[in-house]
Amino acid sequence: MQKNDAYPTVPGKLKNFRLTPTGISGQTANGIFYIQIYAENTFRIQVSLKKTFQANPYSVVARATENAFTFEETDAFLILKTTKIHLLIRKENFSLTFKNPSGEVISEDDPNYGIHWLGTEVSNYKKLQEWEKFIGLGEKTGGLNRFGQTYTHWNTDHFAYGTGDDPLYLSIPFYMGLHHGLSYGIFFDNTHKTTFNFGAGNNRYAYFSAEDGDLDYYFFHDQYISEIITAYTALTGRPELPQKWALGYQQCRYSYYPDKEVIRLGQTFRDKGIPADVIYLDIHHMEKYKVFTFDAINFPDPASMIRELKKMGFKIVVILDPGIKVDEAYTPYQEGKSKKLFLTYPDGEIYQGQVWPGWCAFPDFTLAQTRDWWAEKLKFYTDLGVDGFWTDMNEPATWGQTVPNLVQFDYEGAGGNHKKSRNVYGLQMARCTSEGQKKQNPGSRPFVLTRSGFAGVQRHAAVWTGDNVSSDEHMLAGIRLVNSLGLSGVPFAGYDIGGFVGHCSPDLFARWISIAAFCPLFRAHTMINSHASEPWSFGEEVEAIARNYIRLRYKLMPTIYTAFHQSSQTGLPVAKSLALVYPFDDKVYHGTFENQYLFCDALLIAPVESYKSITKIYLPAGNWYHFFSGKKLKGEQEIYWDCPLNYLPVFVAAGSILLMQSANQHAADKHDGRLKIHIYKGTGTHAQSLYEDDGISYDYQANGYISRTIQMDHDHGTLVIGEATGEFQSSFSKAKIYFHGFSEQHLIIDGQEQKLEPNNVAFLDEISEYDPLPMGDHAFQICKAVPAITLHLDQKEQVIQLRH
Ligand code: NBV
Repeated sequence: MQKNDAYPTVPGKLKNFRLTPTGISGQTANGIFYIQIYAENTFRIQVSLKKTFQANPYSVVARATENAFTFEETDAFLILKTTKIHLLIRKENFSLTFKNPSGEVISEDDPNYGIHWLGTEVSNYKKLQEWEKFIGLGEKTGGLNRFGQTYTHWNTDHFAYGTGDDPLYLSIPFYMGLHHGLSYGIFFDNTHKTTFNFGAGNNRYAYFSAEDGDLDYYFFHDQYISEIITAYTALTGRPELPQKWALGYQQCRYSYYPDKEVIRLGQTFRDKGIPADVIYLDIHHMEKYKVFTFDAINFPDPASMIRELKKMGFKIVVILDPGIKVDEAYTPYQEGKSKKLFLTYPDGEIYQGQVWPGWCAFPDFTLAQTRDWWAEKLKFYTDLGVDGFWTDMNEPATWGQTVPNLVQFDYEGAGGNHKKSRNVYGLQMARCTSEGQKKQNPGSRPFVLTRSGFAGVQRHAAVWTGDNVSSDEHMLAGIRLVNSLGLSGVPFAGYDIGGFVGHCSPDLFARWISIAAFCPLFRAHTMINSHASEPWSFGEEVEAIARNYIRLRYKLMPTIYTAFHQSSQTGLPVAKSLALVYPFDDKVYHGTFENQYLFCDALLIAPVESYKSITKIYLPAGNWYHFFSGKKLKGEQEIYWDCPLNYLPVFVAAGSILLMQSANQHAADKHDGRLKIHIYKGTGTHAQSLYEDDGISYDYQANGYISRTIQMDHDHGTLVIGEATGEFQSSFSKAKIYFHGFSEQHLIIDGQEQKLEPNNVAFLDEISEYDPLPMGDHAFQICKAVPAITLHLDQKEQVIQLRH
């Protein structure tokens, strides 16, 4: 094959191999390889033309498992088998085929150019399977199905990006392929600039390639997409459980100042009864944009400002930019220079790029000493009472958008230039910001919101999708970005509600905040000189709608906090693209329906533009209830549905159990102590957990939590409120159960028969003055509940029997 330099170099024929405890390694005519089994559903493939492998030290935190496979050799193949994957390595040319145990092909290399190099560029070309679909790949624009598209991973500050632009700020080279009822995942663990082509411009391949480095990828196969994501996050880690306030409403602006303005902002939320937890301080909090400073004129006494806000129940998050002003009189610069903590040119001179403060040096976050220094520096903020950090501009961004490729990074002692290291810069900044916070406030869980990152970022930070634009198109694109991040191991993500760039219209803000009430990260933000984005900035009607949906978010907190706890254990998203649950239902990829998603499993959210008052929705398999009216609908059908600005189309999956509470003003504010258990009639048995802890500390890792399972056997009408585990004192002492769609007339608790009676439930507060629909239609639903008694929640199991 190798005729001249223009031809690709391939691994060539197998020369030798040896079995290792975790897989198989050896040589081919032109290179070396190492195949390891990480789990039954996870294989790692490393191939290089060099003598040793150069692995990414930042993303994978798991190790391969010993002896988890069987091995066979035939004339043509080496075969490695687990219970889930059979890997066939063709000896003749080292092309790989992954099959399931029934012999069906899941994925196979192109027979001639499967693995190849063109100069330093390494690629793996996989045969495009019939009707193959591709999902995931992190923060990538475009449709849910990525077939026919090509994408680049190269972290980029892309102000006011278009909804089809690529690349953006953060790279996750992990995607999933689907065909013939089979699904698999591929994580290409190479930090250089990479390209993913999903059959764009050709009908032969789907491929991934990197400008340099090894072919080092993980192949996952399992029955369900959820198992593949769980396997991917077993490798790259899962988010820690956040503090509860981080799940509340967050208000940001570029920038709130001076201090009095910030206090007034907090006070306005409380005066207006609009719940909120977090206020952000953007770059104007600093003196001349110098990180680790407060501007003395606008913020003469930040500690007392923060104290005052805390009294109102707010948490304060400050922005951190990596650029350190080149100023011999500025301590962080002096320290970084003398301790050699900055990025340098190969000749040792400190690299300087221009950002907000003017010429800046950049901490080398791939150097352990720099990370320790940064972690120490955070004390400046934590001593003042700051609760969390927002790491921005960490692609890293510089005016002119380029860092020379020869700039040197430590890369954990291995050495790396900009080409190899850029994509992990933001990840490492997020890492030491999170570690620093833990160090400074050991008793509480950190909060970091990052713009840039790489695979594994979920271990350190939540993510937001950067400088979006105030438009309906952007609102929907943001939902797809967040859902795609969720498919790629990053459950805690959000977008700037209202749009960062441009002037948001009242209608757009109303719609956006209603949708975002069902987004994992719930944060409004906007740019300097643009229309304000506080919930009251768009007139009374929008204020009423915003208050309603923010209050609904707080009412749903028992479900949301439990979902985040589960997500910290499984790596699964809280906002799930329908593709995750219905991967082989073609409808979910349709342009009209691809933005729909499940929030906390039970709720189906159907996002719709602000200018529409009727919309088309696809209800997937199963039965559904309209959330606001309780109307029952059959699944696997397209419906037209009214969507006036105050009623976002939201549906509940039949069988679900939704746990709610009374709305409070912020996460730590007291609710009325009564758990509202909403059960939607379905078939079979459904369970929902209720998880609680102090919402702040790590005590939950010992016994400082309380958890119970609420289980409904719909076929027998038996509801079991399970025994509680853990030692935390629940915030709920009583529960009231609401039965939606049930025909039963009575229930029996403790041998006592109780009559079920119609009960009105309204999930939104009345805003009838502005309500374009007759209230009776949509605002509330009649379900059944026992009016007189409420259940006393204690540690014990309670069995409740429904009777006709
Ligand atoms: O710090 C200012 C902004 C920030 O508000 C925004 O969220 C970031 O994405 N930052 C970018 C700097 C550049 C804004 C033009």
